[in-house]
Amino acid sequence: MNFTKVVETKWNKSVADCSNEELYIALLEMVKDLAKEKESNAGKKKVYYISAEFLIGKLLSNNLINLGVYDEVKGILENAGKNLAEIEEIEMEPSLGNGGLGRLAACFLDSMATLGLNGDGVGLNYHFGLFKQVFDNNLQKETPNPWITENSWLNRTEVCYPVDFGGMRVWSRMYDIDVCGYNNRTTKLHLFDIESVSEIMVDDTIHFDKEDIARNLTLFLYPDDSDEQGRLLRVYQQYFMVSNAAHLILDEAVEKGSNLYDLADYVAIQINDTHPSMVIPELIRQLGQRGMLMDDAIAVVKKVCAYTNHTILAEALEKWPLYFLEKAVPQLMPIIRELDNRVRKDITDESTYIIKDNLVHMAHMDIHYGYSVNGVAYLHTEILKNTELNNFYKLYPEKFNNKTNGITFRRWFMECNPELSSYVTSLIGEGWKKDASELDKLSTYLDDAEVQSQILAIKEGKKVDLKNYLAATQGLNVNPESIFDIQVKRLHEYKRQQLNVLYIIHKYMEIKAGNKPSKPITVFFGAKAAPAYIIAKDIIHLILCLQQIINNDPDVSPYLNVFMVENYNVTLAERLIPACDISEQISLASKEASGTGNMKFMLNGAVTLGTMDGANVEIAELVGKDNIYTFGEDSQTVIDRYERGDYCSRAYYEADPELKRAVDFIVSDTVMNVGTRENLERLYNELLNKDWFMTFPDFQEYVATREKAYADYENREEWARKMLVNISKAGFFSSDRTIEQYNADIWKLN
Ligand code: 26Q
Repeated sequence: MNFTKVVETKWNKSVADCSNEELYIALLEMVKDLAKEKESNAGKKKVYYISAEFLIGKLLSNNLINLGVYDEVKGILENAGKNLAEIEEIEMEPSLGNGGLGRLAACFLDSMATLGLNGDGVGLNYHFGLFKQVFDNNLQKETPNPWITENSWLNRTEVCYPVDFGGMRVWSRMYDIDVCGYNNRTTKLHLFDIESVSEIMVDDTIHFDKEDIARNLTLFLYPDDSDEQGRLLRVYQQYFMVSNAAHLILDEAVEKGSNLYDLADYVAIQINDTHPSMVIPELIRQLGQRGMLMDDAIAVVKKVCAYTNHTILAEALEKWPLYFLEKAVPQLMPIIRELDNRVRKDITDESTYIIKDNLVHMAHMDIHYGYSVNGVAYLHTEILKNTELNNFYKLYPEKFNNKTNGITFRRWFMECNPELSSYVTSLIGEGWKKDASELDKLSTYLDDAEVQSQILAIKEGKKVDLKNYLAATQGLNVNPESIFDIQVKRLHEYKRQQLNVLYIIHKYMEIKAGNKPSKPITVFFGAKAAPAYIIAKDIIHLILCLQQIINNDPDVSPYLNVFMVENYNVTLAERLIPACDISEQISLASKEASGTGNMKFMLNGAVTLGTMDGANVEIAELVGKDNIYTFGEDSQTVIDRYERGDYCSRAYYEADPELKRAVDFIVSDTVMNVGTRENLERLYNELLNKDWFMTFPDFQEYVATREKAYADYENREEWARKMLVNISKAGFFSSDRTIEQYNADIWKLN
């Protein structure tokens, strides 16, 4: 297919005469046609990756790269005086995810398509996705984020199903997005919508009538769950998702010749966290409708469903009140009670029961009635087995397995950092694109002065790119000659943005006292806080206040700057990550299941400053202690502290004058003058009286380790060597490797 021809046929004029909009539409159509050519449903067995989130990011460049036409299209556009980057700006980013779990699902689809595995994604078509973040008066405000324009990647299908709720029936429709593999086949992301959806219920806020399920069901991702109606709406969304998924899965299997008793020969279902867990009773229900007895249906489901756990935070494990489910999905209740009764009959350990205290424990249902339970990094899986899910591990040791997360190198290396990825290719050849472990071939260049200076120059270029981008899009004034120290991820206390903040305050005071760093430092944050997560929003408020104070202080701003980018999303991540020198991965040990940003930064030549948590443990193992900066209490120490329940933050505060000085600054006149007393005092009190995620014990070691990293940065050859080691060891974190392991151990597709 020739892009020039496509444009001429579509618009009856030359590329040069088309507007960017017209070119965008032509590209969209061309890519859709190319993707269609690569469609295939090869193979008897198919995996359905069901997920409430798919954080796919913009698709134009990604699809052009994976279809192998990127350079050609870019060249044609350039010859006609057009710019692909400008055309890309027209595409809206779908915000169909919160963070890591949703982005992981997107990387997995890319890898399945690239490996030619028979696998589709199934999720929901949220019209406004996750909220868009705007800053107003140093506070986060939430507005809707519409992304479905007349010309989008969605393809309307004729697949429609009835979905019954207590006292109400709605109709669904399936929309498909093509997922192009790299030089391979295309697979599909199926997004279900309600036919009766009503976008006009939404004004310029994220508030709407939560009772009107038939019109609001697919408007937002995780609408505010701080009240009961919001949580109930979440149950409706989840059931709608899995009921459609089950219908589609059974239809497709029957179509391929399954008699349903042999469903496991045709289907594997991966349950992405507990959000799709109702697929278990729903499949049993639909198998019953198709004539199967309960015993047989349960036996079938037990061979088909596999569960991935993404968290050990007890408060994030979903437990739904019985009366919610009675109201929303009464047809499932007899089945869920039967599943619970069977557990009660066979098993004495009451802690594993599905229904307890009138709550339905979704993860318990997954573990009893699924055939596989996996964690997402080595340490995480060990903690699940030995601590959090130990009672289940004792019952079913054979079900537990680890699948360390990964990222797609197409988006997170080739697309976001063509300069570095093509330089790597010039050194070691193309092989790494299909087998990421070949990045290890870079090891022969670690001490090569020419290679060192080249990758330093590429990093500098990406820092200038970021500076220009943030100047143009957010009006920020960044110094590209400074060290770029970046923490981007959802705002959560366990991720400890507040620890980073304490360092910044400390450094500010040191500079005020005359202790100036030899190299200027720029700290970047990017983070959305859940609308009802008060303390998280207070932390954002403090960061924005510090940004205002520090960047406007002539004594300090030549040495230290702070920027919180607005509305952090996939598009911004693709700009920030390649420009990063130091990657902040500072969660409280034992709390971050894996992290995947840590992998993206490493691949792009940043050095990690982190705790021994999640996949940081595996990064440290791979790169060795000279090429990562680790600090903080280890996971077992933390777990023991929680067990004892004797942590007292105030004792640390009283004992450490530097820590005290930093904490007190939060409620100083300097901050109060630009901030809001209520938010700042609440955060101050939270840290002093609770500090549930134990920032104070790690403070001094964090400061010292960060200073060490900054000092080491000065030796440019040594630093370039560290960068090279990180890039060369990043191959393990390709999601191609992860998906191959899922297939080998769990899905077993033919
Ligand atoms: C649950 C109940 C009610 C409302 C919301 C939720 C909810 C929503 C989103 C619970 C969890 C999530 C998202 C979790 C998530 O993103 N987890 C991350 O998954 C990544 C991929 O495995 C890991 O790398 C991260 O460590 C983990 O935090």
